[in-house]
Amino acid sequence: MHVPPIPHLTVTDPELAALIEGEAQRQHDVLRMIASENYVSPAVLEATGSVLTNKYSEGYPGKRYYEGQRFIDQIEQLAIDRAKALFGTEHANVQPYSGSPANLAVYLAFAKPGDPVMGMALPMGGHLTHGWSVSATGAWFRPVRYEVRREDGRVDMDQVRDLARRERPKIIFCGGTAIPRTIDFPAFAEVAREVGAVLVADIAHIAGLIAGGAHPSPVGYADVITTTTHKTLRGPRGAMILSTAEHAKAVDKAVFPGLQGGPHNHTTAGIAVALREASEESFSRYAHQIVANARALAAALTEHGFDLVTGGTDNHLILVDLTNKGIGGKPVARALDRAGIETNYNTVPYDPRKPFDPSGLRLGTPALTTRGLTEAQMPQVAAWISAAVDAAVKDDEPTLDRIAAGVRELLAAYPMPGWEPTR
Ligand code: DSN
Repeated sequence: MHVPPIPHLTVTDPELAALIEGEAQRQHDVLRMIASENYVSPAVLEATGSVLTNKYSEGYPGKRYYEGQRFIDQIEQLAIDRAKALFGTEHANVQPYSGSPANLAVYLAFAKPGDPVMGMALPMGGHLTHGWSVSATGAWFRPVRYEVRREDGRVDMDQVRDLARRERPKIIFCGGTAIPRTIDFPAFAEVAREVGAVLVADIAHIAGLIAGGAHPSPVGYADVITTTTHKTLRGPRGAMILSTAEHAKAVDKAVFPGLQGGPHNHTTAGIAVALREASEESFSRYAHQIVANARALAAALTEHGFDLVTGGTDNHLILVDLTNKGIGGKPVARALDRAGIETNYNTVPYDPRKPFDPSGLRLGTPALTTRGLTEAQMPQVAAWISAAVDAAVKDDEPTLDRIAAGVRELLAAYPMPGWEPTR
């Protein structure tokens, strides 16, 4: 049963309702270990499913281009105020549709086409929008890419400084999508200050950890902070740009009218709900538990002979290099999916294989921590992953199916927010 329920959809469009039901059951039955995913609360679901989707609101609170904004203005202001209070920033824009548009808005605000911009290379753990070649950000600007050290998989700040001094980027991005270690915001800030670049911390993956005090904050170091709202922050799919007061105008102008039209008010309301939830003491416990679970899982995987990039994790994410297991990330991710463990294949730094068939597997603990799993279950999870990798090597489907049954049985004891099985 859906919480909140979907009785109208069930009657008017049973075909679609059945598909949603199938996806809900799937999310209930599998260990969701894609590092960027989570389960939102029923309250967030209610806000995002509300009549706010009916309304156009180009502009910002108090300065709109359409009438009828009495309540929308208050809703967006609430989201802005909660974002500022939670992260301790002077300014917040809650309108970006998602992480990529948020980052694109930053380019629009602080660079001109052809300008040098700097970010971590995608195969090293960066994001497409930090200047990777297939992204508009790599095609329209002149990307300067820093890497990680071959020896330990960590960012080489000497390389970052040398590159920045030589290329004089207008923007420096720190953060990414496959970084298992703490981001050194003060070190990036020092480099950015020296070369006169705008420092942008893309905290999409770790926003919830920062809000909960389980990762250092970039506030006071980064000029601008971008984040999605649906990863560790556990809100609806959306994004925010946080900044100092100095950059507020440029950020707002870039989001609207620079890049977007009307904000998605139902998403804004969902973000406001999630920000309130993230300010509660229980969320701080959640954030710390995510990290504790990732650390326990990393230790257990190491015992099973897995080679972890950087040797472990400081956050919610583990990047496994499967080279020593004699199999690529893609067949392993497929096998794990059959075994009821949802992950994604990923490049590892200096990967000799192609991005569509790389050597790595990315794992995360945000969603399973929302289900209530703790360090106590991580040895079992690691044992299942290890057995599934062995089964993938041997094409042993019955073993994968046995693991899936074990996963289902375990998860039956851990309720899923937003849906419960009919008994
Ligand atoms: N799709 C996100 C992730 O999985 O990390 C990045 O955009």
